[in-house]
Amino acid sequence: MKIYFCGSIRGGREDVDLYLKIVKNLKSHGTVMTEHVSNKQLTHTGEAGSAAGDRLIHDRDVDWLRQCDVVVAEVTQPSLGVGYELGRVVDMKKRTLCLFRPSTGRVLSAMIRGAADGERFVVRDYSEAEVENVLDQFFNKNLKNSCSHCS
Ligand code: 6K6
Repeated sequence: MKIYFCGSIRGGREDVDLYLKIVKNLKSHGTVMTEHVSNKQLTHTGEAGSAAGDRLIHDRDVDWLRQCDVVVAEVTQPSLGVGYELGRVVDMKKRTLCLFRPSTGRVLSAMIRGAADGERFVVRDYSEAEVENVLDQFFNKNLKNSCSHCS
């Protein structure tokens, strides 16, 4: 199972510890293609550890989105890049879980919440304390036969 994880980089790195927790859990369900999103060295400028130009990053990430089996996005910290990725994956008809924390006082964009269909594109409100349960439930209950290489 190839998992593409989306989280804010240039949108702000406030939630990076949570991204780390999410990626750790995702690794128990498959291969995480975008572990760098949870890299604490990576600042909001998105520069650390890579000399890659923006076009290279964009083209590689869109290619990985095409290859992945499932997308998990933490959408509480607003990010243009994450929003863009989600728009692309809706078009690609990828199975997608968006995780949002209402306790922050933020209100999720209507373009994300309004895209939810409860099946292929799921938006789940949650608290940090329940993140592992939410992910385990999503993968164990909904995705047993979704890996294009495993069934
Ligand atoms: C170097 C080392 C690690 O990251 C870098 C350079 N930047 C990026 N590398 C990979 N993916 C990126 C990078 N910048 C943005 N993205 C993609 O967009 C990720 O998949 C994130 O989910 C999303 C974040 O977008 P912004 O707008 O918050 O940066």
